[in-house]
Amino acid sequence: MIMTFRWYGVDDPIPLKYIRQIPRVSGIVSALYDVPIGDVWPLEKLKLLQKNIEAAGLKLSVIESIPVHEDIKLGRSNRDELIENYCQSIRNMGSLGIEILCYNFMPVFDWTRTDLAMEHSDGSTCLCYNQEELKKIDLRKDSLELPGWATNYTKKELEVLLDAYLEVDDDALWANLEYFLKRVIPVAEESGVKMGIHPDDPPWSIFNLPRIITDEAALDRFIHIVESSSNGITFCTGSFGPNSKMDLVKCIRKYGAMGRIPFTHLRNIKRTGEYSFHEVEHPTEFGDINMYEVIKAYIEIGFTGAIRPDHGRMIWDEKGRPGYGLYDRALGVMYLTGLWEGIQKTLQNK
Ligand code: DNO
Repeated sequence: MIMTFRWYGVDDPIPLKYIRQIPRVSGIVSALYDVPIGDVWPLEKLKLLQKNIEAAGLKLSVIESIPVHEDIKLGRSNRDELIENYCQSIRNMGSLGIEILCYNFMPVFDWTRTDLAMEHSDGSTCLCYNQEELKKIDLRKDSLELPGWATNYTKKELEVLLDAYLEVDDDALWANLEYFLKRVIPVAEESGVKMGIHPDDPPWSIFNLPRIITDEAALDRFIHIVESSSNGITFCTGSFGPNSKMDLVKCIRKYGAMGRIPFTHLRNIKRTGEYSFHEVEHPTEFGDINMYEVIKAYIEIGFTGAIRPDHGRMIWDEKGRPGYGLYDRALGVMYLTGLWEGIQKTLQNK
């Protein structure tokens, strides 16, 4: 496995030098943040990003994400041109030897939370999702700051987009995903890039928008759309975790053994209702994800992909990007690598 850490480029308050000092981290997960959605990612800019990361003694292992333009998700008539741009971005990353691409197919919103700083009893804060709070938000009236947005829309733009999605139900979104995959996956394959779709977070419909990458049945459907090792999953424990019906460990074993998990996000959550949860520290005992069994599954399937500790709490008075501080994610790395070494050695000595 390759232990990685997400870095938001030169604007990230966490310098690469600090990341390099976290034991065991060798890979960086990053992106270009100044390319308009839908445009080709220029080779020169990618090269520069890679060069900066290599100068710090690290490797650019994963691109997370090249955002998929809403017109592709909506199946609009200009999608072919946008898909061709997407293909060119994949070719560019492939030509630099960057092998993993994480992306998502969530309409309008990326990951969504209702509180970015819920306080725990120890004074640390975490990200929280409460369905009752979400229901109170009227997107057409209230102004809304959500952390996961790749774009901040004006009220008018958002309204136009929400209206457009009234015509797109789950089936239509599946059809648009299929159209996209059938065109990009062959290019990814040729370019030596493994794509991993990120699950919908939370894994259910929000604001009446369709959301489809939510459970095992969806993943079964997804992986057979194009039978290729480039058509994979970014297996995010924290995104699937709120769905109590999903057996995460079984899924890791199933899709991992098929070679369809190039990348995994490891994070723990605590369910607080059928459709509510908050994030917790990485170890098993604090949440509903059995991290021991998750790591054991990855070791037993011979996982060689990239792992990144996902969202951390804010601790030790750190200020920064919610979910993406240095300290708790670094603790996450230490816990996960400790588990990995312990389980691996136990299995070897059996
Ligand atoms: C949240 C992340 C997501 C992820 C995208 C991938 O912290 O896991 O924003 O980067 O959904 O496209």
